[in-house]
Amino acid sequence: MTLTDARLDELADHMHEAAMSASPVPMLSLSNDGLDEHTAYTLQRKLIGRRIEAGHRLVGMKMGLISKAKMQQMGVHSPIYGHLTADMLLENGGTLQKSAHCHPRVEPEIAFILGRDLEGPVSPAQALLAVEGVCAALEIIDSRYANFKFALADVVADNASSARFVLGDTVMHPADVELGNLGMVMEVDGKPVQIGSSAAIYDHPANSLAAQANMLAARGEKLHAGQIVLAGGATAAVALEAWQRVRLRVAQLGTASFSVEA
Ligand code: OOG
Ligand code: MG
Repeated sequence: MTLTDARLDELADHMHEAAMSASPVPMLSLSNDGLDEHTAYTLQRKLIGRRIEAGHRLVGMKMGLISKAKMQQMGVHSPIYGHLTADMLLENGGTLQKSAHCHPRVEPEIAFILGRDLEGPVSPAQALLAVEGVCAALEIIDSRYANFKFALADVVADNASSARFVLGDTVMHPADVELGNLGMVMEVDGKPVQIGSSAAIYDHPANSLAAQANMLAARGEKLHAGQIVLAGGATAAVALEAWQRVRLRVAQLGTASFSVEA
């Protein structure tokens, strides 16, 4: 059964409302047979349209489920993408309000900042040519589904669990860092909770950027100069609690951090 455009609009309103009110909902796939991956991206586009209508600019994209650790943690084994809007950006060192989210988690990432438009099909090496800078990033994800459980189409229809993200202040040109193997240590209250490497990000973060451009190209879309692309979590995500201080240290790229309040 295919889902009508009117039904997809209804579902987009429903998922938008779940995000805005921080109230988890049952998985859409339980009651919408026609929700396949392709349809879920159409729904995601409508969902992000709701944020843009509310005055929030599109600032970039994110890849997800590109490391073994993340795939295993979530039980979903194919890469996905989501959209990032300006209101999702949390300043480095800023404060996250836990009650504004359902059950937020944090994961260590690398972000790309594009100097030029990037349109697939591209190879990882070609994709890197469009990059002006790379930096450390923390992504705060928050599934709008009960118990943080979902199937592939569900998470796509929930904008890939996107909630907030923090960018580090050190921005390097990709040619000046060993992008394929940067040590990454994520600390909570000064103690390491996840230790990894950028090598876990799709074997190399450039693979993630190329995959993003290529997945968009399959829908006739592209990345734009100035956009940010989060390359995906290098390790499993960690649940956040009020009053924690989270910091990511990445070799050659400095730190990104935030605090959690109730
Ligand atoms: C889906 C989003 C995954 C990543 O970096 O792997 C993601 C989720 O785990 O809820 O952002
Ligand atoms: Mg992520």
